[in-house]
Amino acid sequence: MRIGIAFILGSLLGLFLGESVLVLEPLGTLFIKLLKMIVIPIVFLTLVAGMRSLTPSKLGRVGGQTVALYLITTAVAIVIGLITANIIAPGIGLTLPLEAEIMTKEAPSLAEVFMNIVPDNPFSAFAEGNVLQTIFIAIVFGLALAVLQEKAEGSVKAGVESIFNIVEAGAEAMFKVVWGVMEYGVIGVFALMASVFAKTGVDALIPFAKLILSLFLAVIIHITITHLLIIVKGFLKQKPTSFLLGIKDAMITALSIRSSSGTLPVSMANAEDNLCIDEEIYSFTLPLGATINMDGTAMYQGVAAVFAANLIGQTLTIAQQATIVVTAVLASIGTAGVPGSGLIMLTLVLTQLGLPLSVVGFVAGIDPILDRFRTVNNVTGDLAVTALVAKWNDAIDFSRGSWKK
Ligand code: DAS
Repeated sequence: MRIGIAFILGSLLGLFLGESVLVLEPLGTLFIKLLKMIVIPIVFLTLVAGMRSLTPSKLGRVGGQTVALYLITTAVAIVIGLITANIIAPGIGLTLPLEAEIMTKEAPSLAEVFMNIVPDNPFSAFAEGNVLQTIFIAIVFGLALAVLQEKAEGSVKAGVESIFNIVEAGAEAMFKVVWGVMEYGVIGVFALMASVFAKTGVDALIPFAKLILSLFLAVIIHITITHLLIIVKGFLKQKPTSFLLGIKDAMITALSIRSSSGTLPVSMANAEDNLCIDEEIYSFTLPLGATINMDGTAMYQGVAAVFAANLIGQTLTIAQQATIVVTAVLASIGTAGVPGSGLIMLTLVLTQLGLPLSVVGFVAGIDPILDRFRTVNNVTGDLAVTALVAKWNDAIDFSRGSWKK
């Protein structure tokens, strides 16, 4: 909440004192540099650590169905976010003097986007800050460790345990660093907003309002079409209102606490008591969903990337928008369901696209609002896919619970 207050106070200071507040600008730049610093370590460590909970042999049919549906719905969410943002065009009309690092480079073709996922050299991917390649390395390496964790014996098994322990400790340490950066973010956002409003005046409010509107509309569209009409009505042959009634506690909790992981106990209770889903299904799909399935968070990457490009007067090519889909789908696998994780993911996506990271500082102040929409979407997606997987495995009872309302 303090970062929201910093957003407001910084904006007011910039509005009333004008260019004299530009002396604060370095404090904002420092925040951006700190965000840039954590991108590669947080991506690699959280993704590899996340693979520890996977048991490749148990993934089986239910696991395959669940992961496939999670990735497909996440990709659909990003496309809906991109379409909505391209229509509403948040950020147009407010051209901020922002450095666009790689945007000036020739945008890659669609084929290059996919070829560029595989690094020539893992260490150069880290050194160059190539997010997509770092995500690829982390997933491949993490999966290999998960297979060894299950199959290996003796010193190799012990070695794998040690690596996972080190990586987990490293991820925890990086979350402490992120906490510190976000604590400093109160000062950083204050300075950034003061500078923005000093330069652009009250006009800067409109793009932020359009950003909130774009995400809100995209969330409503995705929940209505993808979750309610396609999954609940189309595949489950049930009334969407019954589903919504069944998961309202989880949605309200997500809106309030901004954490998918924190909402997990409520999601599980709703799955058990209202959606009448067998525990053997939801006890696997919901914890997995809280970690790897983040429709709202991934969607936000598309919306905010369009916002960032508009702020510097650029238009994202189809290949760049495809990069967002690939990066956000893969990055959502390793992003934890905690408050503000979508903002950290945005740092990754903007880095990958070479868009100005200062945008992260600009939107950080309104993130407490945006995060609530994202988290509700994440949780709704977890429960919709869980109900569909349960139906496909005859593990849901439509004759009772909220299905009868
Ligand atoms: N708050 C995150 C979650 O718990 C979502 C986000 O930050 O995008 O799912």
